[in-house]
Amino acid sequence: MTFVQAPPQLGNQYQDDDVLRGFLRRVLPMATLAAIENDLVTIGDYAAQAWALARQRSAIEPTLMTWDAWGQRVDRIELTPAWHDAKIIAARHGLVAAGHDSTHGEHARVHQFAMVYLFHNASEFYSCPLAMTDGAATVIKASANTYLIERALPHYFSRDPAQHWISGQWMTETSGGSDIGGTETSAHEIDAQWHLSGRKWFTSAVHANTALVLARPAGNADGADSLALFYIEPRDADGHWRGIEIDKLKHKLGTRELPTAEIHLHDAPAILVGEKRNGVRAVAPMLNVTRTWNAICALATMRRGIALARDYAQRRNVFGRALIEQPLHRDTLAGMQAEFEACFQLTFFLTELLGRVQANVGKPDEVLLLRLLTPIVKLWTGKQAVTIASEACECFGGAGYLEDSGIPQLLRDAQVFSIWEGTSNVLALDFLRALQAPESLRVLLDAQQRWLDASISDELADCAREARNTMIKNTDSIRESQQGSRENLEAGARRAA
Ligand code: MFK
Ligand code: FAD
Repeated sequence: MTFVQAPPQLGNQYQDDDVLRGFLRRVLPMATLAAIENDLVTIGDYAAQAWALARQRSAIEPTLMTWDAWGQRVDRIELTPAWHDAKIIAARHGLVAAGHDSTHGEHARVHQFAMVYLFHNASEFYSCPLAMTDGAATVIKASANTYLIERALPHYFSRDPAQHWISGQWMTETSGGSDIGGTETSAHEIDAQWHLSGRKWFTSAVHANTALVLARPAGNADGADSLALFYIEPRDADGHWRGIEIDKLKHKLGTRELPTAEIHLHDAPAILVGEKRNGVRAVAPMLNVTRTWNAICALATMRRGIALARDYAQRRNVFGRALIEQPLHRDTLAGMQAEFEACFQLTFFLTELLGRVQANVGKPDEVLLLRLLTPIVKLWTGKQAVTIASEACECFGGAGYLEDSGIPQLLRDAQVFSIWEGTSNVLALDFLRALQAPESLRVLLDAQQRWLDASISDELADCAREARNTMIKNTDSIRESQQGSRENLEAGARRAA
């Protein structure tokens, strides 16, 4: 009989993940781990089942129906089955709420992001609107806008799928996504009611219940400083769009189950979140939260590629033995695992910091370290996700290039992590922006010294010492460039980051 290769399989993605479990045992009190472990096992199981289910069906994407049979403009978006399942799991397990819940104190973010890490791949990027919802909640909390706090937060944090709201983030226009200074969407106030008009060029999860939108109040000057941040509810209680038309759903390399639209706003009713200007400063907390989600989901992509490749290596025979027995393949997998674990420890360290700062137990140095590391971690994990996803495809040989094996999707999806929420260059420049704070270089070097002191073996200490020496060399050149021209400083930003 002709040989037929068994495909890779996934077990419970929490129980099978020694790195995650080891980390949680190290950083969480035993009682906290015991309290959250059921969530993790359930989502770990959902992850395994979603992989198996996706292999049994053809690829499916959301669709836009612009007009109904009677000539009415409806702009109806049909979502995919994976998104319907993900919505329920996300609400029930509080994937947004857990990050803001005080039950586990400073560990709230570790709890939340451990769930997000397990959830992301199965959800087919339902993680994207959840990230934006978390970001919107963070912005609204910080705004002290009591109307929005009372109206939106209970929905963002609801664990009832019927009550849970998600948010979009409408910033990018045709004039630019990195540089939003050319934003043309305008805001007019008539009888104490704001209305927005213009065109937004990328709006992910466009059907979300709410969105935070950058727009320029009439009469404000040109440039980014004069933009203001608005909150909108794009549809009314009957689901009709309020002054919004969906022009089209974008045809994308990856993230295909995520409906990303081009839209026009025609006097869409809106609420001013804070002041009538400085909208970029107001939205910055959202960017930092979504960048952390991005890093976690990039990490999840790496872990998924490695989990599949390791399973397959037990099933595939080459040159007379299992692939896993081939020393060079084992070395390849070990290299991927090492890169992944480095990203894992750095990213989850960031979630610890975020939890401490948010719970007001973070020291001033930790506040600075959080600000400095967020762009670096987003940048680094975005790049490593592509590298590891590409290597993972290769681990399957030709099958890794076939769409219906499910493997190429990892690589297609991975490419987004370094583009949205700030490209690598924008993040490197953001790192330089953060470095302008007094004491920032010292804080980075102190953190590095602590990692060196904590090294548990000579090999690790050697690595940490080498990294520290590189960093000292880099910081010296940053110091020199800070005194030199801005051009040189920017040109070296990626290397510095
Ligand atoms: C599955 C994973 C989930 C991920 C979800 C993804 C879904 C969403 C997809 C999207 O892509 S949404 C759109 C995301 N867009 C961006 O990320 C924009 C990228 N561009 C930047 O980040 C630019 O750096 C920026 C627009 C912020 C530059 O704007 P400006 O006005 O030229 O910046 P400026 O003047 O330096 O900063 C204005 C203020 O904001 C300053 O504060 P002050 O007014 O108090 O001086 C800055 O310090 C502050 N600021 C800027 N970035 C900050 C920040 N503060 C804290 N953290 C930051 N990151
Ligand atoms: P540009 O800003 O034109 O960048 C082009 C190149 O220029 C990049 O390589 C960049 O690194 C580089 N560059 C820019 N500035 C500098 C500089 N100063 N120095 C050096 N290099 C620089 N946006 C939203 O607002 N809401 C959404 O929901 C949303 N969803 C998205 C979904 C997907 C799938 C994708 C791909 C994008 C989405 N975006 C969304 C848009 C995304 O945030 C932007 O595409 C991104 O910020 C880059 O902006 P841009 O496309 O205008 O590219």
